[in-house]
Amino acid sequence: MALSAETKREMYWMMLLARRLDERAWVLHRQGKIAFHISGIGHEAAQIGAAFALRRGYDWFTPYYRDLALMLALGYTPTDFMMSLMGKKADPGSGGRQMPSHWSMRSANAVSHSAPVATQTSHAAGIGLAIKLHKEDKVVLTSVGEGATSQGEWYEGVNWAAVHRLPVILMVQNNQYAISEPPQTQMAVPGPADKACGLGLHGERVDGTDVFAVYDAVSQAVERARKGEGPSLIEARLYRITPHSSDDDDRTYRSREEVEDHKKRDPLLVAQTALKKEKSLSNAQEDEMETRAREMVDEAVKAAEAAPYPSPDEAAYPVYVEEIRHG
Ligand SMILES: Cc1ncc(C[n+]2csc(CCOP(=O)(O)OP(=O)(O)O)c2C)c(N)n1
Repeated sequence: MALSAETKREMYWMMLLARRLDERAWVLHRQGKIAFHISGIGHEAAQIGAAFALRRGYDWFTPYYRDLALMLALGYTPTDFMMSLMGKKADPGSGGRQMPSHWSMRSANAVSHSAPVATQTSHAAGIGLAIKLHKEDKVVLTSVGEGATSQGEWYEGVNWAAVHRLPVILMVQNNQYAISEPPQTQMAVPGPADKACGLGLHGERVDGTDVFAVYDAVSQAVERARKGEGPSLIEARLYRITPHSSDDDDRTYRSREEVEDHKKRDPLLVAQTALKKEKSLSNAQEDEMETRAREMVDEAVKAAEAAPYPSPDEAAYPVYVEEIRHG
């Protein structure tokens, strides 16, 4: 479906907001105000392109830790993000119990993942099976990094989705590194999209720095899934501009020149250039978005800093029931 200029601006806005929030998280970490951050900088186009291709609040999502932009598009707020980063009681996913970026949001049908990579793939296959058994026209989108596609759990989930022709979109955000490991030391094919033919599902590689290209590819995958034509594997090729996490020093395994070179294809820049070229984004609109993003980030930080931590006597709630009922 052709996107209006307004929707395209909305997509750009979401990417920008995710970027400014993510950048602030790095600053908070270096200020000693948060313990850990895992970044989605460079991934925004893939996530926003995918989110806009689904019906938000209707379809299901099993995201991974870099999916901040995706979660914002689903209704997660900057304050939610800051609460989770700071481990505050108002963190909507876990009340401050889970690692940051292990998102969940009941109203958006977004399900939290576990720390072992790729485990959310089998969750998505299970959700896909439930959708099929209930004869609904929903789809489920799950994302992983390319390194996670080396895991047995990933193959099991994809295989199950393919065998039963489930309405699952398997999005791989191929950012060229699994911590320090490049794809060529992990797989004998050029990329995860090439694994699809061996498992019997549609596989496709798309420029993951181009939000509109991702939107088109995922929209087609959604259409196939809703028609009962089964799952699709979409490999969004992009680049992880930041280190793996706030605990990583990427200078030990990649050159500064390589990183700088990839910044020329920064997804924000790519979207901005495209929108300006077709006159869908003016300088004044861009300035307004920058100001709004900074204000929202500042307010979110302020709210989270002032918010209380969970109390120790609530640590196990609601993980365990108060009493075990027998009989
Ligand atoms: C099963 C498992 N092994 C190792 C880890 C440690 N680990 C966390 S993230 C990560 C890299 C994953 O790389 P990739 O799937 O390419 O995603 P990216 O972080 O690059 O987005 C690893 C090895 C883990 N969480 N789970």
